[in-house]
Amino acid sequence: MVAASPEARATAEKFAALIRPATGYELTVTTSATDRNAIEFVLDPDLSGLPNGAEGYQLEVSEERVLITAPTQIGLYYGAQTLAQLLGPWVRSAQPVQQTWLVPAVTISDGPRYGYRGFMLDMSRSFMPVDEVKQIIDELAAHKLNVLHLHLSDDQGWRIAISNQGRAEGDDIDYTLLTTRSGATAVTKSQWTDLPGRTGFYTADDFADIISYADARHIAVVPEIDGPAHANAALHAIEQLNSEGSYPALKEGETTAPPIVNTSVGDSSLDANNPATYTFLRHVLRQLVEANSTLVHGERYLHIGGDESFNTSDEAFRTYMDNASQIVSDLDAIPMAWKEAFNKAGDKMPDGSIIHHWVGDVSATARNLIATRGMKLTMSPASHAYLPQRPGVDIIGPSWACGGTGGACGINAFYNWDPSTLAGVDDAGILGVTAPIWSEHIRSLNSMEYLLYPRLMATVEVGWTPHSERQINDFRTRVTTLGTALTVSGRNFYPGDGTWELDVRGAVLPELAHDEAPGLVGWASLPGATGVTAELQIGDEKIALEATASREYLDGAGQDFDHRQVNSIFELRADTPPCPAGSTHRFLDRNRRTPLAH
Ligand code: TNX
Repeated sequence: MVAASPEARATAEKFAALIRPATGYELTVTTSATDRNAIEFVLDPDLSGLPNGAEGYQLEVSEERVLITAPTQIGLYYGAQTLAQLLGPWVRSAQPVQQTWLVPAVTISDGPRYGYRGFMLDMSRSFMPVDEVKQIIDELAAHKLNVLHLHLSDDQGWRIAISNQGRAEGDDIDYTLLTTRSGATAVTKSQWTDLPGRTGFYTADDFADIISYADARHIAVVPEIDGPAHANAALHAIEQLNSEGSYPALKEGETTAPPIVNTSVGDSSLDANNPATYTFLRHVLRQLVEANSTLVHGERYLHIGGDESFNTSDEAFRTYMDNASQIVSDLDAIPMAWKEAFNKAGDKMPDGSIIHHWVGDVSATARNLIATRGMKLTMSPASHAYLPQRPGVDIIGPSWACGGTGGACGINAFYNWDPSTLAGVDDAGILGVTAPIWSEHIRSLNSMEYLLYPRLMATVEVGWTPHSERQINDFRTRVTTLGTALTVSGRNFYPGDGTWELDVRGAVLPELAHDEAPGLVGWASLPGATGVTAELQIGDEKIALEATASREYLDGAGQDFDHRQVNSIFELRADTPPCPAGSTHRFLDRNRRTPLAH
């Protein structure tokens, strides 16, 4: 039974829904108080003493009951995620598995180091459909990340529908062209893959769907409209943005900039001195604000880019940042921008803006803005948090942040760093961490997952746990269980950062007559294995099982970027009766049908 105080009921329901499929338990949620044999959720706004209280929780497991207490809904939700994790990796199974659901007797008092723990998804270079984004969100939620930063526009594509509704007086821009024209473009091939990037865009309904899915899991969506560079998708779609100071300059006969579909960076520029630039940005950002009610601890952040503006003069760049950040402030939001914006135009950015650090050192200029003007950092140092960087030297992919050719950003690089030490700023000046995936080379959820997991979980811990309490060896041990959890959930991952174990569970079987075939009797997880052999033992009887992988193993090492599939649940089946019809064999002990695999 799951019991909850009325205010905690919604989270209790989410927890019950999360573990119902695997346990097969009914898990009725009641609001009546109980103190025995229940999993109990209590919202207690006065609960104090938790690390970073706003998102903290307490979890007490005794023989009598499990009690989760937190001062906020998000804390309760995180308590539920920890409890699910304690139930073991098979709690993620979509079908009931045979196991004793044991939770160790623990008392946990927990909370995150930083209040902003993000994942950034670039869908401009290559689009990602809604159902795939949701599968990533599930993983973010399970690991208590609370921000999904969406890089919605860049040179190669514009991914969010903007309507003409509410245009300012005199604004004659047709915003629907953003998606009809630049939703249809994406990178073509890249250095690592010959497959073209995926085109597409989110309709207003799609966007609402992503936001509510994230919100139900306490994840806020922070949108980014990059500029003045990384803006060719807008220049390609909208005639009015192409003016004297925009780049590339129009050639004879062109009315808009041609699409950029290679993987070059920083080539385009909006015209900082064209009023239409700001009419456009104001309209787009206002619609994004109206569409998105999610906040990070009560704050709304809007990311305005600012990175790699190679064809914008410093003066124009400063003008752009001044105007763009003013538009954000007018929308009651906090501007966030890549570090270049602060190095070149920090004086134009409002107090309290967020510096998104990504490469090199945190500059003295940035540290000064933090010390004197209330600005804060979110840390995405490429060498410790850039997910496109290849995780191992044996596979192809970018490695410029970790030693260039011959190097790689492995799990240790992702786990073993301290944001505060690296930035030279104490924690008061650090909002949090973000792990970005850039999609120049990504063509499927599968190929993205290979780069995301398990390194994303290293960033998760950098954001959650004090540096002094993190040990790479301890993390590596836990990654073994994570491998099973990801496999059970149907997620792909990079296999070089852990040791994997065989893990087997039985299905819950119906009663069978002696000459009936049991059919599906269980599952096995063994990441990296191309096959397993298995048999079912009933009493003294052993039956050979057929073990079928739900997807083929493709290691993708060597030269293939797009075919890297390292794990699959093996379905274990006995499709012929264990003994001939008419024989006298009977299943004597239904509770001991334990599939064995090796
Ligand atoms: C630099 S990181 C970029 C992106 C690229 C990335 C990887 C950052 C702020 N800008 O536009 O995708 O390198 O190539």
